[in-house]
Amino acid sequence: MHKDSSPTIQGFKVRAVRVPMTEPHKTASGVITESPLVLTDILTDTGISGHSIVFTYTPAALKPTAGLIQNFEALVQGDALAPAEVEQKLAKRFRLLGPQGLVGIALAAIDMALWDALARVHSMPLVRLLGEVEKPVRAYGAIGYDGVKGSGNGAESWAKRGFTGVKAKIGYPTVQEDVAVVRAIRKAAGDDMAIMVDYNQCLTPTEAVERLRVLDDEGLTWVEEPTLAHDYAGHALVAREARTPIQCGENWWGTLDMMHAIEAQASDFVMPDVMKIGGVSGWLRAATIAQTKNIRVSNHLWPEISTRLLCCTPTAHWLEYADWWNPILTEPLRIEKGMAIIDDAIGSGMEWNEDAVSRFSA
Ligand code: SMN
Ligand code: MG
Repeated sequence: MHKDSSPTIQGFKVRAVRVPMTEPHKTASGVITESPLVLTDILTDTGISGHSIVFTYTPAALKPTAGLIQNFEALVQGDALAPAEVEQKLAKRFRLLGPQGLVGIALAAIDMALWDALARVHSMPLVRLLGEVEKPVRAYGAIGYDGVKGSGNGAESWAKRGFTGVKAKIGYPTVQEDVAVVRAIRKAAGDDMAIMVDYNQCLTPTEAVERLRVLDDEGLTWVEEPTLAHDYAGHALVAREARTPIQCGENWWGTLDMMHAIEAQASDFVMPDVMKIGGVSGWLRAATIAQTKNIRVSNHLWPEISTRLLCCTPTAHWLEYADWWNPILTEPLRIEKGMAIIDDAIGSGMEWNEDAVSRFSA
């Protein structure tokens, strides 16, 4: 395309919503009862806009995040619709403040919306724009910190829906209770079900080593964040001592965190969060690092865009499925026989259900 006819960024439309959850999601480190989301539309001079979702975990961060994204509009207005170029420009602009926390979330909101807009301007699915082809991605369902009975019931309902993997929150007062939950899931879902468990950072490294000695015989696919997410040395100790693979990544801010974790041998698998890792641009770097090191990659939340990005990740592993944000989408991700299926929708495949967006407006 000739430079003068390249699409440019015109403006942002930023909306905050609070999407209620049908059931609270309990973890060993807190309960999630709703999804505070910022929806960003970036309008280009072609009349086409790109969309993104960011998740602020707490409603207290919702309006500040929306405000921050809106304030960044002036920094890129009139710039070419070139997400990688914009990413570099904004990274430089925010070097002194730092690219993490709410700033990191705002930068990811912009990056994801720009990639979506770029694909839409070219009438292409994001996967094709990135040079790949759509393929089914194996998905797992979530089980909260719901005790033995609740976890067994959860596993049974995922199995009935055709899922071949589930991930349960554990970190009960004793390892015996953790084991009881895993066994209830195994009993409900059968030997072929892949079972992952997630401690959500609630153990010390020493406690984690002790618990893993017991859990190592349960045939788990992975144990996630047994200790503090940024304690790479602690995770490395656990990974060295355990036979079960360790999984981390949802709390890495940017690919430098991921590099440091990998260098420390903190995690056997990786599961970046498309927001915290730096949007599509950050994910692509993460995928290349993982490919180079031959490490299996899963995702954290954002099932629509993550399925597409896993299609572009040579060492793709599992999709973490979640339906929490389905109410605000016209066509949420489709699951068939436990596989996430993306069709040929252009961009990253998200269209707003405007009625729901107004209803949940914060
Ligand atoms: C998780 C944490 C926070 C919000 C949602 C989910 C969890 C996961 O650690 O792995 O999905
Ligand atoms: Mg987790």
